[in-house]
Amino acid sequence: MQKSILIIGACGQIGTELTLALRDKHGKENVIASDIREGSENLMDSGPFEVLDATDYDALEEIVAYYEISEVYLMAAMLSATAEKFPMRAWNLNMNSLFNVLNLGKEKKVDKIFWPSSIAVFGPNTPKEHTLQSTIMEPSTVYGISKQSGERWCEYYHHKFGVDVRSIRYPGLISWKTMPGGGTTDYAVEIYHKALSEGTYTCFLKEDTELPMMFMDDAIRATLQLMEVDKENVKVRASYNLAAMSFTPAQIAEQIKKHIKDFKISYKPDFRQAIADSWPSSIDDSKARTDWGWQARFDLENTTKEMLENLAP
Ligand code: AKB
Repeated sequence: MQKSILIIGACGQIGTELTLALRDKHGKENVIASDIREGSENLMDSGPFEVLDATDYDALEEIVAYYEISEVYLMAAMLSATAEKFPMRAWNLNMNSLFNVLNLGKEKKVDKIFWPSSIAVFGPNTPKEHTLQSTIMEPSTVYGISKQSGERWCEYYHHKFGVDVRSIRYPGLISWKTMPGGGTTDYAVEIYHKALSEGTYTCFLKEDTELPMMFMDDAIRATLQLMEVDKENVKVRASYNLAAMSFTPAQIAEQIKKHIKDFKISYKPDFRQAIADSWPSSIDDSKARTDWGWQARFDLENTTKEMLENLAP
């Protein structure tokens, strides 16, 4: 039977590409994009779209019933930098939207749920190198606290009510189709845009701040892979560590210089430095590799090539 899929937060950085990938795979009529606002033509014209506030359970339930949705991807969230400015708004959006979707699962109104977690679940006391799936967490940011709580609730709903919820702890994501917004890792996208348009970039993190990152194609492939694997292979119901590459602003600048010789970077760290300092510099994703065969394809070199080629005027 053809499944019907709902993406919440479809206009965001991950949501846009996920919607396009799912429409390619399952047919455009079967993938309903939704967001609090209308999005790019690319997204709106490629299949059904609904304006939806993810914190409104009744509105969500109505859309799920109308389209006979079986699978939900909840991509709406307030990210780390914005969440520090609006803690209560971030908590309300990030948690209430998750409860709404988990409760749809509990009521057996949907069969399967994807919810993104983040490397932000880790904190300053977490070992920084090759951070393990299970280790000290203690997140120190509003966003990280909401993601860690979310993970606990996912696991709880799975064990207590049998909800088939699956999740990935995304690292910073690098993409050219849609800009990120409100994150700490956003510099790794902005830098390519500025390199091409101005030949210079002022980075809001210090030159030696190493963070885990991933090219969007890998992130989308991982998401589809996790959602397709047999239930029995999904052994982690909180969220899976996932890794591809780690680099510093100085290292990404070096890669860009291989293509744009005169490119210049300067550094002006702001409040986002403290957020980045609380996160791991590299991630151990052996659990995802063992349980569902995860393997990244993009490193910094081919990511840089893809970004510059696709963003070039
Ligand atoms: C952010 O920087 O807030 C996000 C994330 C790592 O989850 N990109």
